[in-house]
Amino acid sequence: MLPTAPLRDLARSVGFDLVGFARAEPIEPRFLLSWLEAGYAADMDWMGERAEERLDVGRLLPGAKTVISFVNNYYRDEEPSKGSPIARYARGRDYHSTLRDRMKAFRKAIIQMAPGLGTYGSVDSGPLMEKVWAARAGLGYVGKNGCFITEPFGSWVLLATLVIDVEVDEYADGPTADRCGACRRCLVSCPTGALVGNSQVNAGACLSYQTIENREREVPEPFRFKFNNLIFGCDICQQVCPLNRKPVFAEHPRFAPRAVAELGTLELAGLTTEQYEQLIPGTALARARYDVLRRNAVYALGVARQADARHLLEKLSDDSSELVRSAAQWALRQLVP
Ligand code: B12
Ligand code: SF4
Ligand code: SF4
Repeated sequence: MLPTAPLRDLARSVGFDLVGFARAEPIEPRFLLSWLEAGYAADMDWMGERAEERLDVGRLLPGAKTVISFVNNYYRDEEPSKGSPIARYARGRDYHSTLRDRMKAFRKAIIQMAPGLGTYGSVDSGPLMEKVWAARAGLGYVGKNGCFITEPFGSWVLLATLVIDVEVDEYADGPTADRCGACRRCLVSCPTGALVGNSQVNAGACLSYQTIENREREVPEPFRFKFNNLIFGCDICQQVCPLNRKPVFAEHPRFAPRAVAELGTLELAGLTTEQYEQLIPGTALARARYDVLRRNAVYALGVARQADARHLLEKLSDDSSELVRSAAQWALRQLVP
């Protein structure tokens, strides 16, 4: 059995802001299954394909006993004058590598404390329900906006999760108290009605999904019209949340916005491949790929009816990418009064 006190110190020393411990018991299937059955995963088939593992970490690590959940605050208040069209979490260095590096350092140190320890770690990409584990580990709760909300940092947090095959001396009692109460701000502010109640998000209707995960197709027209200075991810349901009113500045330079966060939609729509190679690798924006990023920025120019974009849009309506071409033709039609 491992003592939690030194593990808490260790988590802090490798750079995590919060850490909690939960018993590695299976998750009630209804949360995931009802979400999948309702079709809320849209085209993210990978969400259903490994559902059994998502519901039972014992399938990821035989003999799993404990799930350690880590939280990092990422909030920075630097904001270009017109506001960046990139969601906050994606403006700095790719958070996957930041949290993964911290978790690797943590893992290396506990293996020295407990040689032979079995582990399975994930930041975002593994078949784990990270918000459920963070809730079980007592670090906060899932709000009506579908985001994990902590007491000290609100929802401006990212999660990492480590499963281990030994017990610890103290486990959390489960989620902290729900602080949403009668508030419905996120529900009424979501531009696409993606928040469907009970903290569930209909991903297909969420602008975060449409700008990041919908990479093969055109974005359905009603959603395009909501690309209002928004081209990668969406923060609206977090910005309006009163529990995010007192954000804490994330000191670590890895969370500092990179040069790409200074660019507006016009510059992003007109990115050359050379600029893309210079600005995007190493940030979370890389997930959207060159053409998808430009497609999104082009939609946003159409929504803004930005007259000074006409020349660029005309050029892009001949682009080699079908996605960009059709987006530019659509955007040009929006410019016509
Ligand atoms: C799929 C996914 C998405 C989808 C769907 C969003 C969603 N809310 O499910 C899309 C593409 C839309 C998305 C968007 C975003 N995402 Co995302 N996403 C994921 C991913 C890969 C899986 C989430 C999942 O399992 N969803 C399925 C549903 C069924 O489960 P759920 O979300 O956990 O919600 C249910 C349970 O939590 C249950 N529940 C609530 N409390 C409790 C307590 C207990 C004890 C139990 C048993 C159950 C339970 O009720 C909820 C409703 O049914 C996770 C990483 C991971 N592997 O976990 C990141 C993750 C959730 N995303 C993250 C981020 C940062 C975002 C964005 C903020 C990015 C952005 N700015 O655009 C947005 C937020 C949109 C929103 N309002 O939720 C962060 C979480 C940040 C936070 N504070 O919550 C995660 C954890 C990645 C990470 N490692 O940091 N995302
Ligand atoms: S991220 Fe944006 S589109 Fe998605 S639920 Fe929140 S407000 Fe709605
Ligand atoms: S906006 Fe209100 S209802 Fe939505 S998550 Fe925040 S406190 Fe909860």
